[in-house]
Order: sequence, then C-alpha cells, then structure tokens
Amino acid sequence: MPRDMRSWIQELEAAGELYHIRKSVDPLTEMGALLYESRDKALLFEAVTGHPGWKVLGQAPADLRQTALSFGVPLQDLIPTVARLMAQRVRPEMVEDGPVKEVVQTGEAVDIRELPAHVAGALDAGPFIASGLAVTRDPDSGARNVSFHRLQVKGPRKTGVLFLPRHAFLNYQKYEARGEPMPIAFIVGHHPAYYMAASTSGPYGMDEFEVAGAYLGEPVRLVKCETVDLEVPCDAEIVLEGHVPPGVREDEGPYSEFPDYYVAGAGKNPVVEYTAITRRRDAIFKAIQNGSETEGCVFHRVPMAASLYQRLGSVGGRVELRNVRILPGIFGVVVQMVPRFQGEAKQVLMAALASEYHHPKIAIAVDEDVDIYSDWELLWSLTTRVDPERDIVAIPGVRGHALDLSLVELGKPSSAAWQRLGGKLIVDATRPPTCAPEQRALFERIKPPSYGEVRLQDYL
Ligand SMILES: Cc1cc2nc3c(=O)[nH]c(=O)nc-3n(C[C@H](O)[C@H](O)[C@H](O)COP(=O)(O)O)c2cc1C
Ligand SMILES: [Mn+2]
Repeated sequence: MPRDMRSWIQELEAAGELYHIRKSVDPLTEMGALLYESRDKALLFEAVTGHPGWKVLGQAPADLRQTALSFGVPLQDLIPTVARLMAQRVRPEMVEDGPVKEVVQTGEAVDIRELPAHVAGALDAGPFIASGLAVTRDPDSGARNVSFHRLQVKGPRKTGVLFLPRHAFLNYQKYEARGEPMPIAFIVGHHPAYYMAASTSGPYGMDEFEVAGAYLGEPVRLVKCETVDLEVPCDAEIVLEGHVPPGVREDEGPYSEFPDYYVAGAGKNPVVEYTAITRRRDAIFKAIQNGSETEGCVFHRVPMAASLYQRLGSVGGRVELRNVRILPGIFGVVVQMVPRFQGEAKQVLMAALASEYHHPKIAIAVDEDVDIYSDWELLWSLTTRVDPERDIVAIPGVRGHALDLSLVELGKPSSAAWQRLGGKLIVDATRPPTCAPEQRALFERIKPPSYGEVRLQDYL
C-alpha cells in the first residue's frame, strides 16, 4: 500500500494518537480553537458545519513525537534520521491515473468555497487554505519546486497567495518579467513526508518530490494535471490547478502565522486563479493550524533542525554533534554537542545562524548531558554554564526572517526588496571543552551514589 494520508491516519489510529470528533464543528468559528488546543493528538473532524460529507484532518503530526512515529523512530533519533534521509534523492515515477482523479471539475464547475477551509485566527481576513503545497516550475530550466503557501479564499475560483522571497517567488518573478501567468498546482492533503519535504530548504533547482521520496522510502507517483503543464502526486486527497497572473496585487491577510502573530506578510500580494479541482470521491480535507507549537511549526522544525544537523556536523572538519532542536516560534535553535576545542561551540553557532534558512536568530549550544527536549534543562544550562561576559555575543545588522516582527522591516511584502534586518545572538552554554579536562570536570552534574539502581519504589 502506498504511503499517503490514508495510511498515516491508520498509523495514528493504531498508535492511539488520533481523536475522532463526531460532533459537528463549524470551520469558521470552532475548528481553529480545537486544533490550537490539541498539542499532542491528531484530530479527525467527521462532521463539518456547512460542508456535508466532508471530513477534515488536523494537528497530524501534532508534535515532534508524532513526527518521530511517522518516521518509525524514537524522538531522540528523529533529527539524525531525517538528516540522513535528506541527503538522499528518490526520483518520482510517472503513472497514468490515480485516486486524485476520481472527481475532476473544470471551468465553471470549480468552486473552492466547497472545501471546508477554516478560520485559523480571530483577526484573520477570512478562511485560508493553509495546507496547499504549490508545484511550480522555473521557466528557464524547467526545474520543479514544491513549497507551502497560504491561500486566502476570495471567490469560487480565486485566492490570495503569499510568496516569501524564496524559490516559488523567484519562479513567479521570471514569469512576471515575461508578462506571462505562472502555472501552479496545489496538493491539499497527503502524507506528512510531503509537507516536511516542501518545507525542506535546499538549493534553487532541487525537486522537493525527490526529497519526499527519500522521506517516504518509496518514489512519489505523479500524474499529469488536467489544465496546466505540471505533475502532482496521484494519491493526494485534493489538487487545485490554476495560474498566478502577472502584475496583479490585491489585499491579502492578516493571517495567524507561525510565530503566533497576525500581521506578518499582510499587504498587496498576488492572487491565484483556478481552472480545475481534482480529488478523491471521499476526499479528506487537510487543515493546518499555525502557532508557535502547532502543526505548522512542526513541519518547519523537523526539516530545519535536520538540515542544520547535517551541515553543523562538518563545521571546521568535524564536530561531535549530538542533536539539534528548533525552539517555539522557530527563530531559535539549540545545538547539542561535545566541544573539543576552545571557541568551537561559538564557531558552530555562527554556522547555525547562516544557512539555507532565514529563521535562526538566537543560537544556543548545550552539552551532551542536557536533554535538549527539556525546557527546564535548557534553562538550567543557561543559568549555570553561561558567563554573559564571554559566552554571549550579539551580531548587529544581519538579514533575518521576513516574518520576524521583532526586526526592522524593509521594503514591502511581494516586492523584490522585502526583508527584515536586525541582530543575531549566540549563547555558548556548553561545558569547557574536552581539551581542558580539569575545567570540564568541574561541570560534571551531581549524581547520588547508585543513582538509577537504587529505586524509591523498592522502598515503599
Ligand atoms: C505551515 C507552513 C506554512 C508556510 N506558509 C508559507 C507561505 O504562506 N508563503 C511562503 O512563501 N512560505 C511559506 N512557508 C515556508 C515555505 O514553505 C518554506 O520556506 C519552503 O522551504 C520554501 O520552499 P522554496 O524555497 O522551495 O520556495 C510555510 C511553511 C510551513 C511549514
Ligand atoms: Mn525549493
């Protein structure tokens, strides 16, 4: 059986990780709150007000633990595993047909308002489809790109779209310079590996379907679109086809974004005009709720941590790297390592701040005896292993993430000059390096004699 959203629902079910919501839920007023609340269980809404017959899956994965389940590994191995898979490429296969073609609507029959898109935040401009993965092409090379873009529902055949200054936007700028519409297709609802692949930042020209194949452990099977010259996975739940017209900018947003704020990115943004919907007969819609600890961030945190893990392991030749964690709000990164040289942790932290990703603004290094998934242990490291005079460095005037409200915004969203500018911070909370064993030994954590062998339960 191919790995798709159906097989993922079965896996969640078998692991006791899925709640079925059988009471009717209103996507405009109730669904967002339920998704936002459910931080460790996936939700399958089986009755959606105003959308008879539709089901909606959200918070799947709800956290890193469920993501580890999707990769079949324990949480501590998740990032090293994804990092290893990320370096592989599995080429997609073309097929003639698939479940995503069971229903084909084109022309006037297209009405995206039939999809149960939910209102994610109280101040949002309306319902957004947040789970659409955009397939686009570089018109020069033909290279395919797959990326996430929020879609504000504006009419039966129209949404807004936000392009951050990355690959899909580069493609759009090329079409726009030619005065041509950019063909685009959105995958709505698939295995989380697709979502993780789409938010894996690689070089321009990388086909994210090849990364999805590596994450899945099997090739992505593609079918041709009906109305645009693009290919999409044959076993998606829903596909939306259309184009982004050149030179069009309309009000878009606000939208509740991943750092847990509304305003970022809102402004005059491009639109998508739709020419087809293809889907399974009993298609399940995919909702994504954003916020600093919700599914939207999970899809970012895993590939970002994994690509940093991959790159930081070879800083200066080799690093005794143990793990990487992206902090809530995702502008912070924690690197777990065994420092061998004086200043080595700082060198690694500088690399953590300068990668394919724009997000990391605060980078913290901790030692191998710290559980990086424990917030308490992180804070303990910061308070007991950091001399602010020597171990904290702020770097002024660095390009940051365009949606980081704490930085100064330059240029306008959807313009070539759009960016944010501000400081970055490194914090070395490691023990002294192994080349200074005596100083390092001073930071050995206390442990009572026979700790782990003498157990309270045996004395009660
Ligand atoms: C849940 C989620 C929502 C996202 N929404 C958007 C968006 O609306 N616009 C955008 O440009 N990027 C968005 N991103 C980020 C891009 O998908 C991500 O940066 C991706 O790597 C870009 O791919 P590309 O460099 O191939 O264009 C989102 C990511 C996630 C995980
Ligand atoms: Mn890309």
